[in-house]
Amino acid sequence: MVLAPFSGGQLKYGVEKGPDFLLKHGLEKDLVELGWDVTITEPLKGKNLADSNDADSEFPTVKKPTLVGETTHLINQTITDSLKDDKFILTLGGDHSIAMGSISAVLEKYDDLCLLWIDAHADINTVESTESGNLHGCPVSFLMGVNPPDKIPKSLSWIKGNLKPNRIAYIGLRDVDEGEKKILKENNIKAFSMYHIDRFGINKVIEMALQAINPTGKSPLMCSFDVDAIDPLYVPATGTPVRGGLTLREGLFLTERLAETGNLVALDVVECNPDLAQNETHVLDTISAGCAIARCALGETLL
Ligand code: HAR
Ligand code: MN
Ligand code: MN
Ligand code: MN
Repeated sequence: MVLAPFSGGQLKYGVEKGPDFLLKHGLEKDLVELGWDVTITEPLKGKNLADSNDADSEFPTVKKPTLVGETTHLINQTITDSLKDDKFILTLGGDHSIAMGSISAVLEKYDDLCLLWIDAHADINTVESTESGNLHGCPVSFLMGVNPPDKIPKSLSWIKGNLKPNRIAYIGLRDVDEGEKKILKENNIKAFSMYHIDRFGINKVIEMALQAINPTGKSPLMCSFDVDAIDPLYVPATGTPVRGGLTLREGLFLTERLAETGNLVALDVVECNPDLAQNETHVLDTISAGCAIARCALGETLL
């Protein structure tokens, strides 16, 4: 288990408390009960990374690239190390920019890795297309290498950008920027929005997504799960909630199904922000959903 208490990919503080709240809810003990030998690593612990834009005036379209670049690189290095022992990598965010660290490391170990990105958002903005400048809206563009090389901040240039477009599929999308729609189309990326879930049902959508990215059914699989994929009715305490999302059961079924494939090697759970809860129930709803996602992905079954 990798703790990534980081909020620098966006502007709302509190999301760095995610790992702490998930652990306090009993996640470690739950995973031990499921039979896992859990070790906790903290790549960011004791690191004094500058939370400023000062050094970044060269790249005015994105916010805090130096901070995000250094942070994700630390996460990458810690996970690269853990993967030498063939560990399952569960990374707890933090905002979704941390996935640049986790996914890049897992991708280095498994070059045929398939990735499911579960999110209300596509997070594939480039340094040119981003309107907000928040790097949690951009991780996939860096992982896929679709940024113009001369526009990549130095601090993020360590990312290889070798994720192939036919190896990623999205589920849960409902708030995608115009620039992102263009990138998805140009790269022929399989993306299932809430429309597809209503039309075909979550079960069929998962099978279509897996078939698209992993036609042999033999490749290792990673899931990057932004809790805002789930409807804010169930997961209210998150930075960019969008109504009309997955039900909690659809989200859990998805991870149960991924566990069942036997191919899952890594999971991110990101964007739990307890500070944005309006009351204690909102905190509990959000954190218990985050924990349940992790447990289901790691083999918890209803019977
Ligand atoms: N697309 C918007 C942007 O680029 C919003 C991104 C929202 N971010 C997340 N990640 N919560 O999924 O800023
Ligand atoms: Mn996201
Ligand atoms: Mn999101
Ligand atoms: Mn978000």
